[in-house]
Amino acid sequence: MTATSNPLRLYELVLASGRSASPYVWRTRFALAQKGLPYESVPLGFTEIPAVLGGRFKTVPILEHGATSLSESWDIAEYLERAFPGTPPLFSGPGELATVRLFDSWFSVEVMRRMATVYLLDVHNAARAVDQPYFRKSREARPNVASLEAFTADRESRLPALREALTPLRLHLARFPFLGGHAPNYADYIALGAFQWAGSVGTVPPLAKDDEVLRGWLDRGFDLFGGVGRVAGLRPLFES
Ligand SMILES: N[C@@H](CCC(=O)N[C@@H](CS)C(=O)NCC(=O)O)C(=O)O
Repeated sequence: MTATSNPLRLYELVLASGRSASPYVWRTRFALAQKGLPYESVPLGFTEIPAVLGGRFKTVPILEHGATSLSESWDIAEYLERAFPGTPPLFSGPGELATVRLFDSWFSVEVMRRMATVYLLDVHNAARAVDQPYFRKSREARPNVASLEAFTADRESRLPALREALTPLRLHLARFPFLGGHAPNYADYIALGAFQWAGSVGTVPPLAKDDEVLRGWLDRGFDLFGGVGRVAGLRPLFES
């Protein structure tokens, strides 16, 4: 089966700026780019997700391929491996897949959770006006979020811990150009996706001016596959 015989459609999260913001969608974008698979992008605001595909899915990314539709970025990555065996593999085998899943767990807990404490209100403010009441209500229903404002209050004091949490990446990237080693792998896409998210919404840069190791890696990463990460309007990721 080829992409052209059965077109691929990627449902993405769109902000008021028109940018695709979801870190999970960005993983899929990079995966599709690595595989050289063209796709049609379907931008959705937060409140539009339940209105498509019979309301079967609560989150994006959603991938549609002929009669198949699925959500969950990991399920999509594994689906792409199965459905397009002739394309460059995302994982050399089950061992690499398991190790990247471990990276994902670590990165989600140590880095993405910290990013959320810095950027949750920015996500709200960057969302389409029609989506903002839903975003606020759904996030403020979470036990640890009294209000978006309280959750992100004093956020700049959390930047040192966020930057410190990225130390394992810097240590690794002092040896290799990519998290995947000499070539990028899905771990790179996970982390690059998080920085696309921060750069889509962030009104405070996540990284220090002198973070040259991460600067070099982000440049290499956003340049991949003909510059898939070089989308206009990304906010600064480094303090000036
Ligand atoms: N575990 C999911 C997480 C996806 C996710 O959380 N997507 C967010 C955007 S970043 C979403 O669609 N949220 C919809 C909502 O909050 O209603 C995955 O890996 O795909």
